[in-house]
Amino acid sequence: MSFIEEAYKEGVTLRFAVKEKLFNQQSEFQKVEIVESTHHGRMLFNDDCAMLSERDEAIYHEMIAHVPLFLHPNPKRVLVIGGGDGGTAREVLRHPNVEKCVMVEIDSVVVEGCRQFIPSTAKVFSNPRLELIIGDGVQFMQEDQSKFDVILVDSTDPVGFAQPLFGPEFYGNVLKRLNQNGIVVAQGETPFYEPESQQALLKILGQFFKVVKPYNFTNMTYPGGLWSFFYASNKIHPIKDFKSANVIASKLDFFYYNESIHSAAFSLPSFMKQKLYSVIKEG
Ligand code: AG3
Repeated sequence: MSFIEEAYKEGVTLRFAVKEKLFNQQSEFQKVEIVESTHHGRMLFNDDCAMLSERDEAIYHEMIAHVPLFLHPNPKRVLVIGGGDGGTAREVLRHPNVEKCVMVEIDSVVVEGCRQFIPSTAKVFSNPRLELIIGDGVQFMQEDQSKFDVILVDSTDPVGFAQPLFGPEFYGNVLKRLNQNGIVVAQGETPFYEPESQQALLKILGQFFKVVKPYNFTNMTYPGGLWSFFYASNKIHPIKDFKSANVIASKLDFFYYNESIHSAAFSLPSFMKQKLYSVIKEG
C-alpha cells in the first residue's frame, strides 16, 4: 500500500509506503486522509497533497514559528491562519511570553482527524492559551478588529479555497491587524517548482511591508525538498535585529531551528536570488 503525491505536473511523484489507512473523510473543502506510513510516522494528506509527516513536521513548524517569535521583542498575541494539525500553534506556545494564540482553521475535519490520530501535533488543542476558531481565515481578517504581534499563515498550496490567502486583499488586512512591531510569516511553496508563485506573493507582500525576505528550509515530505517561508515586517529586520542570545537563553530544544540556522536560512541559492531580487526588500 502506498500514498502518492503528484508534484506540480513536473513528471515527479512522491511515494510513501503505507502500513495502514487510519482516517478518510471528504469534508466540505477537501479530502482529508491520515495514514500510518512505514518510515515517516503518521501522515496527513489533503486532496492528495502531503501536509505533514511525523518524521519531519518539526522542521516546518519550528521554522514558521521560531524565526518570527525570537525576533519580536515581546510577542504576546499570535494569530495562526490555517494550521489545522496544530503543529504551528504547538511551537508558538512553547514561548512563555505568548499569552494567547488564536488559530483560525477553515476545516473542522482536519482538526478532528488530527485530534484522533496525530496527537503529536494536535495535543496543543488542550492548551488553555490556544483559542481555536473554525472559520474562514480570509473572512476573519476582514471582520476581526483585534491586533496581533505575529501572524503566521500556515496554508495549503495556492489552489481552491486557499487561493485568497495568497492575494493582496488578505495581506492588506494582515497589515491592519498587526501591532507596530508586527511580523507576518507565510508558507511560500518550493523555489524549484513554483518560482512564479513565489515572485507573485513576495510582490504582494512588498505592497504592504518594508522588509520582505524569503527564507528556506529543507524537508522530506514536500515535493522539491527545498521549501520557503516568506517573512515580512515594517519594523524588524530578520538578520540585523536578531539576537542569538535570546535563543540560547530560552533553553528550548529544537529538531532543526537554532541560532545559526536562523540567519543562514535567509541566505538564498543563486537561482532564487536571480529570480526574486526585484521583489525582496531589505527595509
Ligand atoms: N502546509 C502545507 C505546505 C504545502 C505542502 N504542499 C504540498 N505537499 N504540495 C503544511 C501544514 C502543516 N501545518
